[in-house]
Amino acid sequence: KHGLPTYSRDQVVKHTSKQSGGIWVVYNQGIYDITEFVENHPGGADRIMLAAGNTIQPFWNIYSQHKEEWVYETLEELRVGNLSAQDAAYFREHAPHYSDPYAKEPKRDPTLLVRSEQPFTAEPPLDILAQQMVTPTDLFYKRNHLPVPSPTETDPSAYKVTLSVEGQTNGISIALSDLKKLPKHSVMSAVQCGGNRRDEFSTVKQVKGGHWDAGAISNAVWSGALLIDVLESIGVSPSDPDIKHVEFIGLDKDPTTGVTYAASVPVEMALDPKSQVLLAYEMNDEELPRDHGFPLRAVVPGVVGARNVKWLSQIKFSHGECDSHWQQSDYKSFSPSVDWSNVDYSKAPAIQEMPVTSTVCSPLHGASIDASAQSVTVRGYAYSGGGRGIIRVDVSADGGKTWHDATLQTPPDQKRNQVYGWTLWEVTLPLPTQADAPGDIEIVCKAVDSQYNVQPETLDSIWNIRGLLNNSWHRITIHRGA
Ligand code: MTE
Ligand code: MO
Repeated sequence: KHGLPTYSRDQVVKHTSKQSGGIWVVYNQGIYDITEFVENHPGGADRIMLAAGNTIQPFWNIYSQHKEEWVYETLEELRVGNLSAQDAAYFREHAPHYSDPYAKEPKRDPTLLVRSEQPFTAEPPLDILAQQMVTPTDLFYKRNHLPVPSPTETDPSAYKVTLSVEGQTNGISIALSDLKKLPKHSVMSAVQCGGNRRDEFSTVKQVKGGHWDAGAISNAVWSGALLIDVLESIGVSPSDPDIKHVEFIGLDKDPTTGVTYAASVPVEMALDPKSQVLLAYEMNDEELPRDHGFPLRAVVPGVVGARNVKWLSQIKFSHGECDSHWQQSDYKSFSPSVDWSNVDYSKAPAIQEMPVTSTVCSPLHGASIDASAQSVTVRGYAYSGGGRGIIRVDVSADGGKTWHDATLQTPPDQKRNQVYGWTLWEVTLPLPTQADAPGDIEIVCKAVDSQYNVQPETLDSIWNIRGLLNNSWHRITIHRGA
């Protein structure tokens, strides 16, 4: 960047607040004024402030989500000056050092499509995902915001969870071994990330967030103790009308700030027996794997993935909602007209129950079929939050002009309004003739849930800055061979 002034190291280190002339950070030889950006930092204001008046490089090394084109572009727009080569070297050499918090991550199945290595985020290929009702644990999508807690921290023989009620108890600790003595309850529940299908949004306008195709959802049978049974066993009943939320706090920590992952759900939902909120220690009849919260996680059926807190260490019944970044300043959606300059996170409620959605999983987008084929068999999943089952999936092979009912495989033994597993579907579609559709064929699906909620047709009508809740009609294109 030519034409910008050169500032000295001494000048940079003084720029740590609005009052001191703005908040500056260093990246290589550039100096950037992030004063206005701080509040919009997707990772939270407190974290980016750790780099105020200093280099951001050690943080970016830990948080690899920064290694993206748009991040560098956003930064470059904020450039206000340059450092001499000598001062840039000084910042680099004196950068705070963090020991690698990812040194003890578990092994993962190579079939997964990795979206981020650190923290680990990956989804299964769609055609494999829709092959079975219960997703094999190794292929279940994985979404970590932070390093996986170490085996020492999660030693099951010493593991306990602390439960407290605001204004009542100081916290009661329950050993994992005691939780296992309570009746074991199992529930089939899909877990879906609020950002599932985020990448499609970028065809409308750039969104901020990690990459996701449509595989940020999987279906498992979770087993453990029901939250309501745990409360009863220790004689706690949060009947105080001021208690409005249940906070779940994880053990996984931000290596730079020490802040732990946490989220909350409304108390009346969590204490409704129909919700079947679970402190789960098993997944698909085996002990939870490390990536999915070993040895204990909260499972909140029908609710966005973010509230299904892994490595569960504390449960708090509180007057207020959880004040974590993930509850307050992430996992909320806005109108397509809201952008980073005018977004007010306090104006939108945190996402809880998920809207109705469906995806074509097979064939894969871009696949080729035989030139002479007269039909194609299409498979996928459909899901709705809040216990609403799927009653119909419409599939089209002509871009949405004519529709065919898919055959549904609904989750077994789930009661009305307690349908927490996903639905798989399959349909064989007659193909339009070569004359009608000479080249590509557009396959579209849309689902209807038990309350007759439908999916929005277009992507641009639900576009939002963080690329959340994409439940628009799912469209893929396949090619007819020559
Ligand atoms: N719990 C903890 N402690 N830490 C996390 O990073 N990620 C959340 C949720 N629970 C997370 C967490 C998010 S955003 C999602 S989508 C789901 O876990 C993913 O669950 P999975 O990795 O078991 O698929
Ligand atoms: Mo998520």
